[in-house]
Amino acid sequence: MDTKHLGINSKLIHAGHRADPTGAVNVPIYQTSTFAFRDAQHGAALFAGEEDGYIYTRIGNPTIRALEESVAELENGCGGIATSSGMGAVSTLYLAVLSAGAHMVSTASVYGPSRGLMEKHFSRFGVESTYVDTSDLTQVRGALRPHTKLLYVETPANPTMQLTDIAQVSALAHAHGCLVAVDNTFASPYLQKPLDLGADVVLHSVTKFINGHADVVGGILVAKDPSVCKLLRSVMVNFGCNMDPHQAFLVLRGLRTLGIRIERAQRNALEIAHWLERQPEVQSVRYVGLASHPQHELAKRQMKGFGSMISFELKGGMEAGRRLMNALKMATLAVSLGGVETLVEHPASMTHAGISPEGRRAAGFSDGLVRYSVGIEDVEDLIADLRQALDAVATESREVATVR
Ligand code: LCS
Repeated sequence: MDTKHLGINSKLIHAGHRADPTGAVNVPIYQTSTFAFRDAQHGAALFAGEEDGYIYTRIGNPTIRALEESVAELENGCGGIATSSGMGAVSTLYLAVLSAGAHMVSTASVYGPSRGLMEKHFSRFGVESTYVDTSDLTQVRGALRPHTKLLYVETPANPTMQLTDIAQVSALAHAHGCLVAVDNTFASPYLQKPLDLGADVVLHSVTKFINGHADVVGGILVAKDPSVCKLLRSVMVNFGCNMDPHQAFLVLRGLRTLGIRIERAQRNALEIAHWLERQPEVQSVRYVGLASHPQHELAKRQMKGFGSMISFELKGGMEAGRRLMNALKMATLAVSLGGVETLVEHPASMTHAGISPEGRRAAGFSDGLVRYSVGIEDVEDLIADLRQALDAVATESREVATVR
């Protein structure tokens, strides 16, 4: 069935779905490392690329391909490359685009390891990088050098919730001759389509919204141009960070409900963000759906909805934030995000601990920032949980003050 013209929720169910020879309604888990050739000529034709088919699971597998084709169609790209993790996708991108002597410009508050990988490891091979607030076009322009080969943007960024205008930075980077890649993990293809806005490559940690059930780690890359797709696939295959068929099956299952999960989670998030803004203990709330978010207008233009990631800070700073995380009962204290369950974490000591305190401050977030990934529970229960935790923080703070 041609699914190109379908709405996004129909695409989530049908895109990339090929009829299985057995008639199986769901794409089966082809749990095999290798595939038999009909004869020697068939094997040779597959290796020569003269015939489409499967050789070896690191190179390709029907379950993995179904996921790749599905996400590629959702992102309006020419092909997908599934990887063992989101970091596998980031590594594949860096390895494919950057050689010794090259330079990358990226979002200062990009996911910690995406920056750590570059600063601690790619730097050993003579690749340089500069981190700026990519929401500010002047800063991006100022960071570009003659040997800049990649502009790597995360929007919304983890955990600052800063947005980058994809169309604007893509035009600037392309005029400079460099490739633009967007980490679309926080938005998912349901809310944002970077390739349509001008980017060349989009990537996801499918561990998050795309799978959505906190039971798989995985990643995917989608490129607009077939030659970029081919390059990324060649690096992934030779680097060996392929996805596993069982992983792909679970992610495909999660993908089917992406729309209804996101719609519900973002409804909860908007209500919680408004509620948090009204609480006297709360210093600031960062949620792209709030009119108080500095790029709320860009969010309305660039995204189809506001998502379900909130960051906030309490007036009591780091100590109050730590107490709150310990007092929450329904929200689970754990890293990761984008699942059906609400998770809370502390970026400065957890996901972004690898970035120096100065780097974190320059990226725009304090040590007191708490990140809250809103799930699909009943919003009244989530708010009650936050209220009891804020009360517990107040009681504990009073007790500590009395003892002193
Ligand atoms: N990109 C973004 C925006 C992420 O948030 C993460 C993981 C990755 C890439 C890497 O994906 P992974 O290899 O873990 O599948 N973010 C995490 C986080 O904020 N908490 O735990 C993991």
